[in-house]
Amino acid sequence: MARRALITGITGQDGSYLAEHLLAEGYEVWGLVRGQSNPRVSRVRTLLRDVRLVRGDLLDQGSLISAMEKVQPDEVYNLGAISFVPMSWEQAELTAEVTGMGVLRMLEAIRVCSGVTASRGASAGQIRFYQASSSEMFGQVRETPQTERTPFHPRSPYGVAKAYGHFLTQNYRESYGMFAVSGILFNHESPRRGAEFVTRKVSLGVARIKLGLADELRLGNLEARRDWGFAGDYVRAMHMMLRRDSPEDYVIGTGRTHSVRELVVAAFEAAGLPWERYVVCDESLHRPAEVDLLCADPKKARTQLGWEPEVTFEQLIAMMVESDIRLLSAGEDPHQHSSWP
Ligand code: NAP
Ligand code: G4F
Repeated sequence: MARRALITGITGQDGSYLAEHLLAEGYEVWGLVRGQSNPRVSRVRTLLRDVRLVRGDLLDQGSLISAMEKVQPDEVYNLGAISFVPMSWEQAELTAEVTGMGVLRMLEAIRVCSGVTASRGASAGQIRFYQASSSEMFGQVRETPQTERTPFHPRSPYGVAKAYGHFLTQNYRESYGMFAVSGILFNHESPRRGAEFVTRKVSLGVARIKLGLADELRLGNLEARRDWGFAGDYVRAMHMMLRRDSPEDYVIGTGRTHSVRELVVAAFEAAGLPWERYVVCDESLHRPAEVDLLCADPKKARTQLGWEPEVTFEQLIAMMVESDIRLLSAGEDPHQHSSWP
């Protein structure tokens, strides 16, 4: 029998790569989709024809229990979230509900459907749970590089909500013996990245300038540093964590850090354009509290999971710029659908 996986956040960047990876591994893959007429669902139906869909919402406990009962998964990947950091200041309560409380609702759905109680712990063959934790939890970092033991100091309502989900996942593991793990993933990108995130905003901006569709690119803080990797590499790590004998949390990143300025230079270079002529610094795009520096120490993942990223920062940025030049040349522009500047 094929193993069965349920993915929340199937319409997002990671959901699509993870579904492709698990299908290739022989899994039966189900995706949780929300809303009455969610336009992103048709994209999933086109891109991921073999994924089955089940309705549910991280805001609705009953719908998650029903989805769990219907799918009867072996593995659950909770990727659903409000994931754009600036939105978490504008809609802090919604972020807490979806990104934070959504984790509680998923864990409860698994606990209830598995008949696990305080006196009756989880059994062998139990449902395995992956939580999409984030390097945003490190926030104002206490040490560099960041490991599984680095303390958290989140700098946004999003980071705070992720820290809640992270500790709750750990708590359900310790309280009920559930196979529940968190991957603390650093920034990962791809041609499927949402247009509001900085790498994609830059690759789309460069493509637009290259094709004569724009003459400037407005950005916020160019000095912030991130550890950027390729999403396709990171979903492999999620799967590896659930195939271990014992549940543990892992930091996933490349161990290399670059500034937004270096990202800009690499992207304009990939298109053969001088970046200074086009980039405009816009104070209004700075955040109320910034995460200045993120850099992973992925040693535990390398030694215990055997995980290594395959795509370098330079390859990733070139891949995104080339993809967006092709996309815009074909008349498509994903930024048209984004409500963020
Ligand atoms: P993404 O592209 O923004 O996708 C977010 C997904 O969450 C979408 O499928 C969205 O579905 C879903 N969602 C939003 N509200 C929901 C709700 N109420 N109920 C159910 N689903 C809901 O995010 P991503 O980049 O793929 O990231 C996947 C996960 O990893 C997220 O939890 C993110 O916070 C976390 N993470 C990402 C990174 C990164 O660098 N990408 C790093 C660390 C952690 P709709 O289409 O219905 O809106
Ligand atoms: O691409 P970003 O919006 O990603 P951010 O805030 O690091 O969050 C992403 O990675 C997290 C993992 O660390 C995930 F948990 C989270 O869900 C998300 O996927 O911004 C990156 C940096 C920031 O320092 C920001 O201030 O880029 C800087 N930046 C400068 N100008 C900009 C812009 N960011 C955006 N989005 N837009 C700009 O114009």
